[in-house]
Amino acid sequence: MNISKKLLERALGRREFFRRAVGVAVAAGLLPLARGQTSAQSSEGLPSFTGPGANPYWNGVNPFVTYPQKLPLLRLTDRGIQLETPRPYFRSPFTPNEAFFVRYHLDLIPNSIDLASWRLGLEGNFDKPLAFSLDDLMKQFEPVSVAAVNQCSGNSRSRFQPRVAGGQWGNGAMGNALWTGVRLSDLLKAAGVKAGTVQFQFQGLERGPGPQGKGSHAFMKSLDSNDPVLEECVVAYLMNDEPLPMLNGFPVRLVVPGKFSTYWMKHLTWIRALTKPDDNFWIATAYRIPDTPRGNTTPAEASQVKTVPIGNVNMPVRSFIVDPDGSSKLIMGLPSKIRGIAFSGYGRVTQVEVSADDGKTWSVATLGTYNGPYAFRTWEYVWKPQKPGKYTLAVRATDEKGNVQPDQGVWNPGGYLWNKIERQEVVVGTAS
Ligand SMILES: Nc1nc2c(c(=O)[nH]1)N[C@H]1C(S)=C(S)[C@@H](COP(=O)(O)O)O[C@H]1N2
Ligand SMILES: [Mo]
Repeated sequence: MNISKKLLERALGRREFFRRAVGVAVAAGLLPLARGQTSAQSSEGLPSFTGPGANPYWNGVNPFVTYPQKLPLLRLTDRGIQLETPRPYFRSPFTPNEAFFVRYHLDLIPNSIDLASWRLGLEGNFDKPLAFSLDDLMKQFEPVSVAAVNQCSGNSRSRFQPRVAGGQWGNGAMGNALWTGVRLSDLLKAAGVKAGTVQFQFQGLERGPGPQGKGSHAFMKSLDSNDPVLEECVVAYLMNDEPLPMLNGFPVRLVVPGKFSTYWMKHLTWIRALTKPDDNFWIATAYRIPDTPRGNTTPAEASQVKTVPIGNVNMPVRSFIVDPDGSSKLIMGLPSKIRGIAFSGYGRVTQVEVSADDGKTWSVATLGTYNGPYAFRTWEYVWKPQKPGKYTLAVRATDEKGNVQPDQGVWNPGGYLWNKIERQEVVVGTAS
């Protein structure tokens, strides 16, 4: 690359530079196009491996990799690390720690933490700023447990049409665990929240440059001081009755039941009482959704629409078919168990319905054990197909607030809030 190109790249930022460079190259006929194609046609003609179609992949299409304390998971990116949980681990209502998905924004993550010097600090607008060792947290406060789903805002982003930037997750950027630790409200009480506090800011331990020029070298998120979810938040030191894996936030992480994981700060090390609303990149620019029903907008309107932090909403109701996965034929006349999970950030799942005719007719599934309003609820439905052929199974859940999964997708530039009815194609063969 010559000097002027470098300068131009620096001035424009890498992304914009490459966008323009590719545009110029296509215009100049430098990039190969099939005979007779315009550039618009060529992009329309690209195969969509993880996008919607008759039978979208349940997981993203990515290689299996093994990280410390983890089973082989599907790697989207490695700086920051993004690993997706494979479908079979969702057979159980609690996702094993070793299979739990991983997502980081920055790349300088802790590989080990010295508990002799690590402290969780409460600073800012408190009567008495405090610092707790892990031992203090375990001994000085009553332990509490909550079963709750940690789901990335961008779970299922690969379904978006048109495609949007960001990790192309399938459905595996979620997991349910039993989180045990200290009530956030107990810590806030101990430090004494002073009048004039408008938000609490949470910061993790890792560092990294983040997106260029945005001052986003640390991952920080804030919740409003009057958000009722603060009463339900737990600073967790156990995940499914074991210390958190390093990649899921050892030694403690914030659990925010019902809200998307972007607020579930891993390696939580600073809690700050703010007297002014947080304007850091991760709140003011990233993780914002259109202030519209379902956070829905269009590519044409996206730049004008008013946006709010994704923490202003809870996770919409969702359900997933885990089995059958379409990898083998079902047998006519014999029972087939259709099984899966459902959850909602708005509370208890009250009904799950299954369709074997692509959503034309529905039957009520049997729900598994109730583990709390924000946990996965397993469900199953025994289906006895009576004719051979191809079927499209579908599942839809309803929560206690009466929210029902819609059969329309959603679109916003962040690729957030997907909760369309899920489908699975299966083939039924004869027994003879
Ligand atoms: N410290 C820290 N906490 C974080 C993040 C991060 O980048 N750093 N990412 C958030 C986002 S967007 C997600 S999806 C979840 C992922 O949690 P997990 O890696 O334990 O699955 O962590 C949240 N907490
Ligand atoms: Mo996320």
